[in-house]
Amino acid sequence: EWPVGQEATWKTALKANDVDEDDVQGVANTIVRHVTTSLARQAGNMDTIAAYQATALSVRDQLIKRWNETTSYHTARAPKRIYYFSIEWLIGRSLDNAVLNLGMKNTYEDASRKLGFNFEDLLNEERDAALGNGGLGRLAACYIDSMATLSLPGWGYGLRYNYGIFKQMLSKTGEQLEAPDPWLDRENPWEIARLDVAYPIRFYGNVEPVANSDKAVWSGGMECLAVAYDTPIPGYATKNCANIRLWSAKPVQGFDLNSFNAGNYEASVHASSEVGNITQVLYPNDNMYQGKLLRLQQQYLWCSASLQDILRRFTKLELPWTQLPDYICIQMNDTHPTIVIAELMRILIDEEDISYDQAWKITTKVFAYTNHTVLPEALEKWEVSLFEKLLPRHLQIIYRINHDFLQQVAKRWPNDNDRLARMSIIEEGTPKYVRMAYLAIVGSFKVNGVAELHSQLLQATIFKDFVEFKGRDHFTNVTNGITPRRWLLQCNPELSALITHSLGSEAWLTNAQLLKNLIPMAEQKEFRKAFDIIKQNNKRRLAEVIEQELGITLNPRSVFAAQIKRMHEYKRQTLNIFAIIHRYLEIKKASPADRKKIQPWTFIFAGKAAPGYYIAKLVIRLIVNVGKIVNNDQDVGDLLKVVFIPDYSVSIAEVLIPAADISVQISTAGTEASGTSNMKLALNGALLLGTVDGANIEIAEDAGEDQCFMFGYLNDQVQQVRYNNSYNPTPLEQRSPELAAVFKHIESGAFGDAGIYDSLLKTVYEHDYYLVSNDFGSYLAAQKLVDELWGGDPEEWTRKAIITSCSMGDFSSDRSVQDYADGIWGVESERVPDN
Ligand code: GLG
Repeated sequence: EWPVGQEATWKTALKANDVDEDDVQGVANTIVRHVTTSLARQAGNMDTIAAYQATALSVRDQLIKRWNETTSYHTARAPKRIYYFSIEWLIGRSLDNAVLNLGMKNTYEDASRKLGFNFEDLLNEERDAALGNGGLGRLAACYIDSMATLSLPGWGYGLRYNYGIFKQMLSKTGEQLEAPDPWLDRENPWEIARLDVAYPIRFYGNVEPVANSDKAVWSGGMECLAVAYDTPIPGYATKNCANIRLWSAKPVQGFDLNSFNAGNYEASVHASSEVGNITQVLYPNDNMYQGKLLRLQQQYLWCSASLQDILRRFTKLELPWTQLPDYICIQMNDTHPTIVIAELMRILIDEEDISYDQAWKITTKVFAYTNHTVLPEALEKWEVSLFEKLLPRHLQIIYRINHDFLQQVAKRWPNDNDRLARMSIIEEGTPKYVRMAYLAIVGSFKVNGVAELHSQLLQATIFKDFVEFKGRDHFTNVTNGITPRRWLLQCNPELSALITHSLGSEAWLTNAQLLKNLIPMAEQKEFRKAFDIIKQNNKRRLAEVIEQELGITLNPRSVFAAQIKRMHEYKRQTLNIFAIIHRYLEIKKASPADRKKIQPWTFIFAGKAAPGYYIAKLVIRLIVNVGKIVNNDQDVGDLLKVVFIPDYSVSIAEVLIPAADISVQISTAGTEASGTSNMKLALNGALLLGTVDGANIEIAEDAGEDQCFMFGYLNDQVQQVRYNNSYNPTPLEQRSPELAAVFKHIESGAFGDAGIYDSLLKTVYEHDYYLVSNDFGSYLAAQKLVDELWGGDPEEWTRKAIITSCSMGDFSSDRSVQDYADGIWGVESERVPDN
C-alpha cells in the first residue's frame, strides 16, 4: 500500500495527524491549524464565523479519515452495495450532528471553550444545507444517517444545487415572499470537491441505428460535464462513514476550439449558459409535478453521472455484466431518477455490446422504486416531444420496453384494449406523455409505499393493474422512519440524558426498541416530574426564540400545538386555522367568568408554499392575519396565540419539535402517504391529534389509541363524501354551522379586506375536495377532548406523553433501512474493524 521504502515516514506522519476522541488539546491544535492555514487568519482576527469554519474543517478531517478507511475496506471486501438516488437531500446543519455521531461533542465543547468560544454560538453560525422541499428530501437524509450507522456499504447520489429551497419571508400584509438561498456563498466546509471525478453528459443530438444489432449511435447535441462533490456522513458508534455524492454541471471544455481557431478568444472561453443553469436551483415544488425541460436535464445529468460512477467501480472488479445485480442495487427515491433505467439499457446495449434481451434481464434486477404519493398532480409524466428532443435514444429504448411489455399484457389479457391503454408507459393523446411511475414499476424488481395504508392504496388504486400483472410480491411496504440521533439526541439533549440515565446505557441510540423498557416509568411520579420539567424547559426555549424573532409573548403553560410541514390543501392547514377562528369567536362570546374555564392554546404553524401555489399562499396570509388580530385582543389575553414562524427549516424544526405538546396531523384520510413530522413529534412526547391517515395509523397502534386524539372520516368513506360534496352539495350551513359562522366572520373583513380570501373559501363552499367542512365538527370535538385532559389531569397527560415517546422504536430510520436492506436490497453490514 505504501510507496516502496517510504512506509515508516508515512506511518509516522499519519500518527502525528491522529487525534484521539477525548484529546481536547489535540482537537484545539487542529482548530488553530485551520484558523492559521486554511482560513489564513490569526487569533486576533477571529470572529465566530471563522471559529465555526475552522471547527468544521477540523471535524471534516475526522470524517475524511473515516471516509477513507470505509472506502478502502469496502473496496477490499467488494460487497454488494446500495446506491440511494434522491433528487433532494435535506440535510440541515452538520456540525452538531457530526460531533455527536463521532462521539466527540464534549471534546469539541471543551476545545472551543479553551480557545475562547462557546460551542453553541459556533453551531448557530452554520447555514442549513436545504437541498430539499420537505418529507422526501429529509427522508433521504435520515436514511443515509442510518445506512452509515448500520455500517451498510452504500452511497447517496444527488445534485449540488447552487440555490437550495427559497428563503421565505412575509410581507406586512402576511403574504409569502421568496428570496434565493445562496447557501454556497460562504465556503461549504462539509463538502470535498472532486474536480477529477467528472463524467461527460450528452443532451439532444442524433441517433443512428447500427445495422443488424440492437445498438445505436447517439452523437452531436450538447455535451457537458458532471463534477462530483462529496459529503461524508458519519455513522453513530461505528467507524463507518457513508457518502452523498452530489453533481454539479460544468461546460465540457476549458475553451471552444472552433472559436479559438477563428481568433475569437472571448467566445472560446464563454461557458454555455444552458449548461451552467442545469444545477443552478432546486425546484421548489412538493407533491406537485412541473414538466420543465430544465428539470429533465437535471434528472438525466444526475442519473447518467451517478450510473457512470457506479459502473466504473463495478468494472474494476472485472466481472461479467450478468453479475451486476449481485454487486449493486439502486433505490429510486420516487420517480425522479426513473430515466436511469433507460440509461443503464443504453450503456449496456450501445456501449457494452450486450443484446437488448440480456440487457433487460440485468437491468430489471438492479432497480427498486419507492412511491411517495397517490396524488395525481404529483405523478411525473413527460411530454413525448420534449423527451424526444432532449433524450432521443432514451425515448427509443422506452418505446421498445413498452412494446415488449404491452405484448406480454396482451398475451395474458387478449382483446383487452382498455387495459393496454391504461397500462401503457406511453399515454396516448395529444400531447403524448411518458408515464414515469409505470416505467419505474416495469423496470424494477420491487416497488414500495411508505406506510401501511399508503402501500395498500397503491396496490388497490393507482397500481392495481400492475399488481395483477406483476403479482403481489412485486409490491411491498416499508414504513418511513426518522433518525433518533438528530431527532432526539441532538434536538432534545435533556430528554436524551434522562432516557440514557434511566435505561443505564446509550444503547437505545442504535436500538430504539429499547425505549419501550421505559414505558413502566410512566407510572412513576418522579419520572413524570422529570419528563415534564424537560418539556417545560423546551417550551421556554422556544418561547424565547419566538419572543426575540417575532415579538410575540407566549404562555408556556398553554397547549403548544404544532402543525409544521409544507403548505398544501391536502394537509389541511385550513382545517386548523378555521378551528382557531372558531375558538376565538367562542372566547369572545364567553363571559369573563366562563373564560376562566377555557384552556389556553398556542397554535404554531411553519411551512413554505410552492411559489406558484396560490391557494396555499392565501392560507399563510390568513394564518398571519388571524395571528395579528387574536394575539393583540385584550379579551383573549393568554388564552389563544397564533404564531406563523417564517422560513421553516431543519434547524428550526429542531427547536420546535421538542417543545410541542400536540402534534397536528390532519390530512384528509388517504392523502398523506406517511408523514414524518408525526414521528418526530411523537418521539419528543407530543400527543397525536390526527386523522386516520398515513403513518398516524401505525403511530396510534404502537402508542395505543388511548394516547391519541384521532378523528375524521376514514379513507374508505372519503370517496363517497367527496362525491356528495361535488354532485349533491348541501349548503355549508348544513354541513357545518360552526364553519359557516367562521366563514361569515372572515368575509366580514375581520382579517383583512373582505374578498381577499374568497377563492380560498370557495374551495370549501364548492366541491370541498379535501372534506374540510365534513371533518370540521369532529376536529372541534377532538380538540375538546384535548382541553379536558389538559385542564383536568396534567399527570395523566404526562403519562400519555411518556408512553407515546417510548413507543416510537419502530419509527427509527434504522428499522426502515434494515427493512430495505433485508427485504429489498440484499445488502449486509460491512463494519470497518475497530483496529
Ligand atoms: C412525501 C409524502 C409524505 C412522506 C414523504 C416521505 O408526501 O407523506 O412522508 O414523502 O416518504 N413528498 C413528500 O414529502
